[in-house]
Amino acid sequence: MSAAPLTLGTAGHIDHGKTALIRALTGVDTDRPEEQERGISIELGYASLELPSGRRLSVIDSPGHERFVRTMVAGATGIDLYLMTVAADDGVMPQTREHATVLRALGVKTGVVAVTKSDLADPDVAIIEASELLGGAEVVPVSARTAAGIEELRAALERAAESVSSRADSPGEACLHIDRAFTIRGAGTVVTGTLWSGSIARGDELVLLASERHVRVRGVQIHDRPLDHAEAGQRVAVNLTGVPVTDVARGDVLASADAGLRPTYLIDARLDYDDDQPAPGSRVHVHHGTRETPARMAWLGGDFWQLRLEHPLIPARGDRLVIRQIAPPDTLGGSQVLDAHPRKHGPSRALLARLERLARGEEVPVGESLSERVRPTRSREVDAPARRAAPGVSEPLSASALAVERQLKQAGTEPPLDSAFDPADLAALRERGRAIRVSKNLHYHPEVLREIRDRLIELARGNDGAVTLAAFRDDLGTSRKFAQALLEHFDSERVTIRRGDEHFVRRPISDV
Ligand SMILES: Nc1nc2c(ncn2[C@@H]2O[C@H](COP(=O)(O)OP(=O)(O)OP(=O)(O)O)[C@@H](O)[C@H]2O)c(=O)[nH]1
Ligand SMILES: [Mg+2]
Repeated sequence: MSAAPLTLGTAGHIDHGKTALIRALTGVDTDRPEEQERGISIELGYASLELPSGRRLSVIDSPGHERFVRTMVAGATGIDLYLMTVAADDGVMPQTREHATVLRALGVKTGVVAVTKSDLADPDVAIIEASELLGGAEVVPVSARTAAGIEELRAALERAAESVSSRADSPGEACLHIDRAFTIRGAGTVVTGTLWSGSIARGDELVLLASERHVRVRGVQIHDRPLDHAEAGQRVAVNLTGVPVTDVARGDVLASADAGLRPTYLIDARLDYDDDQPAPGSRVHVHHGTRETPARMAWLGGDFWQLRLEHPLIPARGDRLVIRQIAPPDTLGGSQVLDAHPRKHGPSRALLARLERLARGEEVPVGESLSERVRPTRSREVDAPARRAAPGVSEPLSASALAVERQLKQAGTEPPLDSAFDPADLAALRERGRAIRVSKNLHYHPEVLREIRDRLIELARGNDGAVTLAAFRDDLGTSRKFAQALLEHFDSERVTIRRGDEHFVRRPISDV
């Protein structure tokens, strides 16, 4: 049995008794006074839990409210075990499911389910629902009010802890994703977070990212006890010199210089979704560590996607990302970083082969598509076929790809669906900016698309800058299906913005 450090994170729907349960297990009320007053957790809470063997776990208590899922993701990042609560009188609810999706996305597979409030209702139905959602986890009925089941729960947590290995047992450079930064009188700046890998010792020189500022470790604490050094797998407080507290915040990363981390605006990743893949070009929220950013998803072939980030993330290869839908907010799934510093590219056979090798964990030599830092540019595919053509694309187009291009051009507003073509031909054209994906299974020729855009703008000009789907359809003389796909594309490309039934041209019409 390994007794190396581990971190446990709570999960579960609002009001399902997470904070009350942590108090029953640890004696610590992790809610701050204003949260206690309002009866709702807003921020992450921290405690330390003793198991029957005497082993201690770091605990992160997460809020359950649907508006705070992003806080829950920041807390769950880096945990080794989960404690999911399901209230006996309520059963599995939306955030029970969403938190379960987040945990799966982060690769947190081991944990225990507590069916809480079993003093209020028969826990049987909740036990069955929980087992269906999180098969494999032990399910323990408990009551924080009467303390029934609390010791059984502690024993179940010990068994779960025995079955996972600690991050401290894997080699790695220091990396800590900061969730709080504050000052302590006489000590200066302190940052806290879950130490993902490596160790941090007093006197270490580390780098703070994204600022790339060099800092020195003045002291390390675990569970409020000063220590010489801290190992991965637990919550750590680090006292730093060389940085004022105003220059650090949640989302920053404290790492060893040898970890080689640096901010990126582009990530090539493999998606791992329960449901359908996203629509190419869709805008999502990407969470990594304690940081998050909106991003566009560009399809690279198979399950591989390029995430084009609006703000930088600081990932390493192999790290997990959580991908959330922006509106209505929901967790779509997870993804794994294959290349943290790719250049901006579309699909190609060579890239696909490379990504498949990276996904198998093979070392792929640093080659043409590695290590180029690219500033974000908002893609305006309609305007930019020439700019989009990747510099590495020198192979001539095949005869069949040229035939597809001709067909797309001649088809005008109603091109055949993608199923009519060889996907490789479409990919080759896309890569050169000679076909543009407009919806999940529909491509247009860029020249045709530009003409349609101009007609749309012309139409809007005569109608106070806006068009409706019906007016656009009639103007193009096409069917609703094509008109709708085109309007959604122009919305996503920020040519237009939708307000109710109308799509407004975004830029001043004279500019276009
Ligand atoms: N009767 C009974 N009440 C409980 C039990 N556990 C929690 N409660 C009550 O349920 C309410 C919500 O408990 P919390 O622990 O704050 O729930 P939470 O899951 O932390 O809520 P959020 O963090 O806001 O998502 C409080 O009024 C608790 O006193 C229990 O086992 N039995
Ligand atoms: Mg709570």
